[in-house]
Amino acid sequence: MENYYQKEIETASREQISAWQNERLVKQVQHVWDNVPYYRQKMEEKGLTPADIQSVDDLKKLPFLTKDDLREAYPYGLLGKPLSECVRIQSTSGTTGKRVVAFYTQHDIDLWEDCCARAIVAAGGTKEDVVHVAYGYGLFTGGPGLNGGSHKVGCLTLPLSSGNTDRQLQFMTDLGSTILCCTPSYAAYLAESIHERGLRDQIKLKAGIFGAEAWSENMRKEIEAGLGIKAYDIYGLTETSGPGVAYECSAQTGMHINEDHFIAEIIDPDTGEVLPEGSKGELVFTAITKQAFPLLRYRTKDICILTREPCSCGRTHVKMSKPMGRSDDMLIIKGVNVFPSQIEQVLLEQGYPANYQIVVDRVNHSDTLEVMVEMTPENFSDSLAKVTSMEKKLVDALKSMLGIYAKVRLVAPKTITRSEGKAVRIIDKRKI
Ligand code: DLL
Repeated sequence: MENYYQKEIETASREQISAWQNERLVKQVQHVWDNVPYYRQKMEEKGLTPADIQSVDDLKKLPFLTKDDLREAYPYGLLGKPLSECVRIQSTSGTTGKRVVAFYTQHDIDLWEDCCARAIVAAGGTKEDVVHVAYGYGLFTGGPGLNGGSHKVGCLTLPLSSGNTDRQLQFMTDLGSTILCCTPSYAAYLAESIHERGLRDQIKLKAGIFGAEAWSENMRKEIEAGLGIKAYDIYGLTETSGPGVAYECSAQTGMHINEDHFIAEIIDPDTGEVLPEGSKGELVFTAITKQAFPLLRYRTKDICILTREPCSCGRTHVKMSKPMGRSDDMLIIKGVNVFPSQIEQVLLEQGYPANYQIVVDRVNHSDTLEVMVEMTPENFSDSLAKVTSMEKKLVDALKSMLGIYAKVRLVAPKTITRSEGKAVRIIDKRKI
């Protein structure tokens, strides 16, 4: 018997979902037109007014928003409510150093937490559960989102945040965590640590809710076997609130998108043309209920497929496949979004040339990031002490830009192979 958090919404008829979407879209476009001059101008440039948008069929007339728009409008340019009505921000890295800052009213937080609660209940959660949240807290949306969802379901919530594996395992065994929420790579690492310490008999986990980075069906099997649980996928991005935009049910064949809050489209990433259901392309979201950060037609850069085939769980909302890649060069390292342009910016600021290579790998289920960069003829040195100190300075500057540790390896000028075509800057050795 399937569990639902908001059954009437989650199993509404397609006609009902369309009616909600049409009505909310019209209202949202008016809200944005009235309150977000940045987007209003984009509409005006296309000769549009709110009267042109009468239903979801008209959505394709509206202009797209991209991370570049967020950068240009940073920090308040896309705000749909006065700051005095906002109660929270969350943030993530953006392109070339500017962060994405998303704003929330209390109403927005409430809806976001409902979405996360749906994910927890779909994974079998009830108020009897102990939800162990090992996503990062703070600016990252993972911890706060699942924390709020868990409260709504009435579960005992353990706000562990990420890292400190000893402490994670102590709480997990002493307090009997039943649902684990973290990145899939951390789940795999925890499974290994539990195995190494012979704790398997002492854990009570039954399910896990894992997302924020790509993971394969093989990894799912590995985690499920390692922890003795059922592992569910969850998807979202800071710009659309955070986790809970879409979540898996017992069928584990794609994630249901919360269509009462988001309209999803698949477009050709090169032409912007809307593609028919079942096509592979870039996922675009229109938020129809969020007030403070009401993004219309936001290009996620995630490549996936949508399907409305009936689902055995009874939910009627459209399902998205696992993201199959990105149409930009963003890397997700330890759950943190990293753009090569951010690394390049740090190197240039520190007086290095743009001759570098970024090597990403996965060791013991944890991502590693190494930046190999050439010294200039001017700062070249073969003194180990000097090179170590130069490397440390770069490590610190990269940490402050990216928020994660990157190993730095300085090499002699002209060591990194020059490419005749597009420079090969990224070597991603992870086999996901
Ligand atoms: O990663 C929100 C989140 C937190 C989702 C916890 C799930 C669980 P951002 O840091 O803004 O937000 O990164 C968003 O992460 O565009 C995808 O490329 C990727 N991503 C998120 N969930 C998944 C997933 C959070 N389940 C970016 N599978 C998105 C693959 C995912 N990629």
